[in-house]
Amino acid sequence: MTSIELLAEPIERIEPPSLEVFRRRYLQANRPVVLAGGVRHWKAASTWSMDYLKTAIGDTVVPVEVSSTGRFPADVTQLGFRDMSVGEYIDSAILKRPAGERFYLSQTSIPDVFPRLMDDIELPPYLQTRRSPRLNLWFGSAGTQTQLHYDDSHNLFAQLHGRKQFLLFAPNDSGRLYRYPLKHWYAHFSQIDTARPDFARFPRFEDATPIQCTLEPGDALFLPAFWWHQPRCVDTSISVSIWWSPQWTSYWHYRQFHWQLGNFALGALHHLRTAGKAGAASSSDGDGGDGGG
Ligand SMILES: O=C(O)CCC(=O)C(=O)O
Repeated sequence: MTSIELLAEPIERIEPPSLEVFRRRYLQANRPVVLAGGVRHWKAASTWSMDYLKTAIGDTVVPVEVSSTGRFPADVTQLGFRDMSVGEYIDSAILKRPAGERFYLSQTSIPDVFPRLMDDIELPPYLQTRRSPRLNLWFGSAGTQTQLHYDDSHNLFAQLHGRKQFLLFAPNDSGRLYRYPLKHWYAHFSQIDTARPDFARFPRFEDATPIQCTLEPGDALFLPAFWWHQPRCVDTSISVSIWWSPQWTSYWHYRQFHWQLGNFALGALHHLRTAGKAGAASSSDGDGGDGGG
């Protein structure tokens, strides 16, 4: 454990509550909670293993993330991917762990890429959405870590094989977490290496308040939208994230949403400017589009 993980208070852990209690105490209050054994009854919780996945989806070829450190994304300006079959991933990246390169089968849509696995999953009753939730598979070896970031969806994160540790910070810690600048592709990621924080560069981080939990197989974590999170595989770990959008109206309560709108507006402006410049360049070349006739 890193020193920040040792300092972090534990996240509340409860038996799966009634829908009414979940809604009032956690969903509407934007409060994270561990649902102990919340997905223990899924077929996935008792069957998913290296052998099972090899048999069920071993031939499916997917883009797998690559990093030299085991932290992902490796370089927030550019994602590195390599195509491999799940069978090859298990043999060469999970079981052997080659030196110098680490791989992560991350954020891969289960209905689109692994429809065969849908039979092993049950949607929990807690999801309050008319649109279909988005289900992604996360499958990595011990030590694999996704860097500190937030998402704009609620998440019910189901742990199915091995353990996963989560470090969380509340949305109101955003000013202490030094996100990448707006307009940056990874503006929802923090620049801080939480294992070795550089307090000279990021002094406000000292006042941030981490909380943490370790999910056992069969547990689920409710992670409300815009909470910062940094998951790390404690063992070889297989998980499913279930993302669904908060109600439109509740977005206005999130400061990060305002940042995102700003980010989107800046992106659109940048696009218009570069498109304008490209248009001017091509018309001065006399090479312009469909103007002939
Ligand atoms: O498990 C991981 O590595 C990342 C999961 C995550 O960030 C998410 O589900 O939003």
